[in-house]
Amino acid sequence: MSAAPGPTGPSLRREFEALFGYPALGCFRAPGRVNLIGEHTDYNNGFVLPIAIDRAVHVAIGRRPHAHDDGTVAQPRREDSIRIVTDHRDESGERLAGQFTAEELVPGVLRGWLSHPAGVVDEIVKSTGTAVGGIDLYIESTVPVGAGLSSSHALEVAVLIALDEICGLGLDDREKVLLTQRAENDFVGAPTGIVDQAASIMTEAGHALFLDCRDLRTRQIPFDLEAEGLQLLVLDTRVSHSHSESGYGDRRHTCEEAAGILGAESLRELEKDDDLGRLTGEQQKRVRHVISENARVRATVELLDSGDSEEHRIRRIGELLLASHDSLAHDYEVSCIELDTAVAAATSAGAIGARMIGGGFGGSAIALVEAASVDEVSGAVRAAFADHGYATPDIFAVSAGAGAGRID
Ligand code: GAF
Repeated sequence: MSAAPGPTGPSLRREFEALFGYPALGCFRAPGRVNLIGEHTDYNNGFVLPIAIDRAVHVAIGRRPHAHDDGTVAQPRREDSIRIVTDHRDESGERLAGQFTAEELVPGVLRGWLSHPAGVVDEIVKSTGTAVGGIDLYIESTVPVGAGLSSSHALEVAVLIALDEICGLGLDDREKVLLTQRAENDFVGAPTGIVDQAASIMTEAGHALFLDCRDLRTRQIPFDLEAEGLQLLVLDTRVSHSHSESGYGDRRHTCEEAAGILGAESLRELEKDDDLGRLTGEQQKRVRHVISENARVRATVELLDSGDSEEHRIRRIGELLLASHDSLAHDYEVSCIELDTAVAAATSAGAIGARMIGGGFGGSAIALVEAASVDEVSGAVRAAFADHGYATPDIFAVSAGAGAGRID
């Protein structure tokens, strides 16, 4: 249940050199995230409150030496390929690996995990005009794939920050967030928002990131549960999810349609007493979720900021988490039976609050628990899953870790 130990700079460098036969130029790390509250609000220009977690994608990067016929070494050429090797292995024990050249980057052709780094390279070429070629990357990840902890966004961010530095792009945080979002939307084909990239790039250790997705304004909110005798558990249902599938895109489309009918630029502009009568029943439910979820994010931030007694604040935050789950399950309809089971079992066993996180249809829930109740809550979730015949959930504690950066 403890933090997943990650690789170190020296271990990444060793592996890089063993694989590619020359030394790496640097090592970088980009964390996954847990969104405390504010789900499906980002693409509606609303509010989110994520933390970066201590599970991350690590990258060692190098420029491949390119030998002239006379034996002298030149800079790699732009048409030279980008090669990527990972520590993940397929069923036959082969490492997952791939390569592409910048010229080969056509959306829809590269699929699966490789489409994420490829999308980043494509966007770098398009938006900065920088030639990217002759690069090697070695990748090790401790973010579980498909668990709703943003493993693919962390991969994009890790590759981007490594290329940013090695190619001297000089992108600021805001540009990095928007570039990885375009890579995801236009190249990978998943119509996602910005919360995951922002959490990975903009979060400071020991803080939650209060982000206004309309203008990317941020505020770092001190967030230290351990100091208050609490733990945040991730309850990974092991039900895999994907944002390229229709459920996520349908929700986004319905929200945009509803905003258009109401004459609003986005659902962010709406307040709870807006007249929703012109919308269909389904549109009304989606809008109700977005409006109420934005209010819950603001209420959570106010509680974290307030001088209220600890017990009162924590109990109220727990209620907000449960209300968020209820709204995602019934109004937004993105939960699933395993997520509902995890939330119900955790709450019955004494969790202060719990809710599904991320896009939904699988992935993880979180539970806010007193440190003394961790075993009881975890045991209750495992027992409920066993009773229903679901896969054994993966349960572990997370705390507010550092955002992305160079580690060596
Ligand atoms: C996924 C998406 F990638 C995010 O942009 C966000 O919309 C989230 O689902 C739901 O809040 O993680």
